[in-house]
Amino acid sequence: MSDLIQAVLNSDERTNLRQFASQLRASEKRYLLRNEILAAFSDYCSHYEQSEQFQTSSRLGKLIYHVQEIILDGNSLCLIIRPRIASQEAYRLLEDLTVEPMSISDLLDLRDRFVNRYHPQDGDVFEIDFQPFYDYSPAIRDPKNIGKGVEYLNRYLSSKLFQDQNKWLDSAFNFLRLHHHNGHQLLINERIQTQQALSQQIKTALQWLSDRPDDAPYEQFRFDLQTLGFEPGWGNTALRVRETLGLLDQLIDSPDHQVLESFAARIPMIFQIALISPHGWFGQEGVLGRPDTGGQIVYILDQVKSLEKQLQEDIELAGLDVLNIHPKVIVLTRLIPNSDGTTCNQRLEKIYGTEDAWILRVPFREFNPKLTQDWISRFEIWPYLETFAIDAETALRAEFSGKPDLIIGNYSDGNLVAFLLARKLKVTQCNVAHALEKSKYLFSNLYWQDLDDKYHFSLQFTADLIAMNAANFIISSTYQEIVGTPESVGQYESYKCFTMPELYHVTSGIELFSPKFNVVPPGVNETVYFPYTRTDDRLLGDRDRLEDLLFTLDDPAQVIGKLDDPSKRPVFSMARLDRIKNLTGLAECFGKSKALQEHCNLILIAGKLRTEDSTDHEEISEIEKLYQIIDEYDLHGKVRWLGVRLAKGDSGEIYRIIADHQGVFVQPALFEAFGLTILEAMISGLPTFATRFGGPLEIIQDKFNGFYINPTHTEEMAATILEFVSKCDQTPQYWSDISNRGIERVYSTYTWKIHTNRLLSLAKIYGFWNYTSKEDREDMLRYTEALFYLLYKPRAQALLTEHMQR
Ligand code: UDP
Ligand code: LCN
Repeated sequence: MSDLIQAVLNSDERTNLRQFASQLRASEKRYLLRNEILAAFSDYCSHYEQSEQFQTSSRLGKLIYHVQEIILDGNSLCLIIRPRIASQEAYRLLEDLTVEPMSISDLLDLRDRFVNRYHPQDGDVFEIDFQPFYDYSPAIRDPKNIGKGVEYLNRYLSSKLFQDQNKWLDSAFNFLRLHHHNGHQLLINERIQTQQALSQQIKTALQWLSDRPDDAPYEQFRFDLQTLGFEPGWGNTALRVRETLGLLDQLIDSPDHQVLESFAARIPMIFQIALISPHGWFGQEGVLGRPDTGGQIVYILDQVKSLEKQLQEDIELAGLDVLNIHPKVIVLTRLIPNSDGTTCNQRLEKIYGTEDAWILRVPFREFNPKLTQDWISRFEIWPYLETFAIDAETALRAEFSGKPDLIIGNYSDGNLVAFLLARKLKVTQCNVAHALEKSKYLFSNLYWQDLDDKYHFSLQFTADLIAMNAANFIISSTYQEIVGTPESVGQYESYKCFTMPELYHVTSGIELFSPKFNVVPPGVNETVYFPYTRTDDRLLGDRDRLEDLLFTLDDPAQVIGKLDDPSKRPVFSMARLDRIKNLTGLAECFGKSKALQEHCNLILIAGKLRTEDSTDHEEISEIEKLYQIIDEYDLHGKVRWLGVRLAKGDSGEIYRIIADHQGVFVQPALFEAFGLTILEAMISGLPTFATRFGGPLEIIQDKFNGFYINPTHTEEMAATILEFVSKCDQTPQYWSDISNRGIERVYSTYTWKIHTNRLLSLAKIYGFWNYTSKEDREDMLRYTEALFYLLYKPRAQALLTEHMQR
């Protein structure tokens, strides 16, 4: 039994547990989530006049802290306990305080019963279980190392090399022999036929190179090395070639994980990358702020630029210039014929600031032209993806004159297409979630049938399960994206075990301890977003124009609201008008606090001002709500709402202008997976207040370089901002201290250079791992295919039929 329950039952706190359970039984609620459990326990403690100490530090208090859910089932209470990160236990607590463990199946059945969708007489529900496929692969033990997959894998692989040297060296040798590009053999040629010969030739080459000057260019001795069996790819100078051969020599003699990591990072195996992002408006201008078009686009475009640069550097360092090799990066998205003034109807668009990086747009097949000619919400996109992947494969092969070396999927739809393409092309698959919807929408799986009309979660969650298991590796922006915090369940963790009543039960949806998970946070575009103090890099003309737009311009087409006193400190936010982004929550928080209104103005940048300009149901309802809040709290004269889509350069200057005015940035989302605006605001020097729900918890260090807010408690949120503002009024230096530390935080931890370096070395090591452990994965991939064809596809087709009738 759980140690936590046992400790309560063996103590005199048994009575408290009995009383608390009976209080729960007496209440109306039958299904309580963690914050409701904590609230109920707090009520209990005040009712029975228990001390604060009891509430937090008693045995019962500790148990309650770890209880994620309570379901009342007749007179018994089912407790779902999360004793530590990434682990879950369920128990049934009977009225007489007997405790019975519950199996996963019992728990999922109970949840089905709770929503009246439990029909054992009709047979068992389909169970999805990925665990057996992970039983043979290495798994991290300590939860704090989750997300550090590659370190683990390097250790694991080097110990394998040590234990079974011959087998592993054979595979490593075969792997190195594989590499070629555009018909050119790289690294090793046919003069070296065995791993023993390789080992011997490395020593000969090292000897031969030992008296060459360090900076002797590779071209000078290329053909000498060729005679020894070595082709281009080892380095561009004598020093670099010596180092790389030296690393391999060391690895053969005494395998070590650091040497393996350094050597793997030097293998020239990635020249062409495809990034997949089908939904949304994918373009470089005038697309941000539209529904479904936000950080993902920004992330990918910046990542592409940085990837191309890194690949160019790697190619040069590997000495591959001699073969005239250049990297190519393609972002695959959908072509939207009715492109609303954007470039989304163009097949090919060059990415600014790159040499050979492109947006390639492939249209959805024209099933119902009324739909497929237009933007389609990410929630409705599912029926088009399989045929899109088929057409995209041809288009990608043509553009690359071959196939990519790495495929990176983005979001649920992109990851599914990445899975289909990677399977066909036999290429390493990397996933980036950006945001998994499952944890964003409360009870999205339990009540999926009620939500399916609007959200089609049954397709999305199935696609997620397929893609996350099929991926060779997954990069997440934060640790908590994978396994949450001690208090909250992670986004991937929420796929571990759940029910989709009447459709399937997931008893093990993902192995969280798998080394496939790696935390690799994004960066921020440092040419666009930089500290407000770098005045020499700022354009005066832009500053004046945007200053006017923010504070004074009277143009009802773009702005609503005229400020009574534009000199007040601005409280600024910028986001899409999604419900989850909660700009309306910030407006309400501001509306409720007269004190905040006295000190500050509220300035919001949200893509739109009018409901008639939108077809997105969430956006329409948020627009209506924002008008209503402005009226209800009479915020006229205190708020400006800009319905503009800023050009990239302008968005950087906007943050800096707010910083010139000693303003603050607020990110009030109900949940934020990561939050690029937080990095943008911080690097610009804006003290930032961000939601405590999600990624911002890892970006910001509370009260040191920013502040956490709880968007569900609007008064508390207003008080946090007000406290800061008042402190700054008394001590202006305080604003600068937080501002400087915010800037420092981004530069030290969130740069694209760090990101791409890491990503490419991951791709290489997983490529190697994939090569050597192929057979172990095939059974899992077959299972994911079965899920795709037997579960996903029929549902997607049913949705298509529905679309055809619209
Ligand atoms: N953005 C913008 N204009 C808008 C709204 C957002 O330029 O009207 C940009 C913003 O600068 C940021 C991105 O869109 O780069 C939003 O990314 P974030 O990760 O914060 O949130 P997401 O929209 O992806 O959920
Ligand atoms: C999607 C989100 O919701 C944001 O939290 C991220 O910052 C963005 O994608 C980029 O990954």
